[in-house]
Amino acid sequence: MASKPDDPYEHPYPAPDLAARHPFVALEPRRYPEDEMRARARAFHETADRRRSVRMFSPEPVPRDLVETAVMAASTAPSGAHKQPWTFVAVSDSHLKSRIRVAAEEEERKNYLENRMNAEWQEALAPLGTDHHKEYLEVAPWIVVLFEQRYEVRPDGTTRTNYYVKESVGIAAGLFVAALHDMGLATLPHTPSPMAFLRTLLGRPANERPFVMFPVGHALDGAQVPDLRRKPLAEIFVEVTDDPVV
Ligand code: IYR
Repeated sequence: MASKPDDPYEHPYPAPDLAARHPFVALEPRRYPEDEMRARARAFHETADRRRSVRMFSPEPVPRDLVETAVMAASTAPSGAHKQPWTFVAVSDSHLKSRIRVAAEEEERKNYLENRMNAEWQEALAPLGTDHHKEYLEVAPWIVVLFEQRYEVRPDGTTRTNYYVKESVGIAAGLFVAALHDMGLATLPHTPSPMAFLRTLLGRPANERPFVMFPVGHALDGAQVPDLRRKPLAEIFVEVTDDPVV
């Protein structure tokens, strides 16, 4: 049992022998008064709640440094064993974007027109009105393909396992979407399925697998989005108090 309320740990982290073997630094957390915490939380939610997936992009160019900064923000994601098992591959070249569009549409044609997506799936997508046309892949100034690194390849060619790759890359994807939105850019997490063609088309190594791709740009003036509702808190949040097993 811990002795004092201000020292609640019997097993402090890092233990002295750990700190002797691996470097540690002091965390410098920002603390805010509770009302400021509430105000910041609300402001963040309001910003996040204005984000929408966009399917009509403007061809207006977006400077590469903005995309790079969003990638740096995404790469702050926590990852299994801090392996950072992701590569963000950015494409602005028109020829390459057009090859990606053609290959994506080829797969999607099978999904939508040859029923590779079953009736239930197509019904679920009906309100979104998606189809096999992926014109935005050519119009948006950037396509960023997020690859997961299934394993690590070291400079000497040896390999090491990566851990919780999907979880890690999923969190990085969320941060990327949030960073773009926060600077006023639009995106769409797009998963042309199957998307193995992206590895060949973009010349990526065998340890990388496409996870999700993002057309990135400004929304086209007058763009429309489905009139969707987000689930209220009561539908998505539960606090468990009593032990439900006893
Ligand atoms: N990959 C297809 C289909 C698709 C699937 C889901 I689930 C979506 O939320 C949206 C689309 C496409 O991009 O059209």
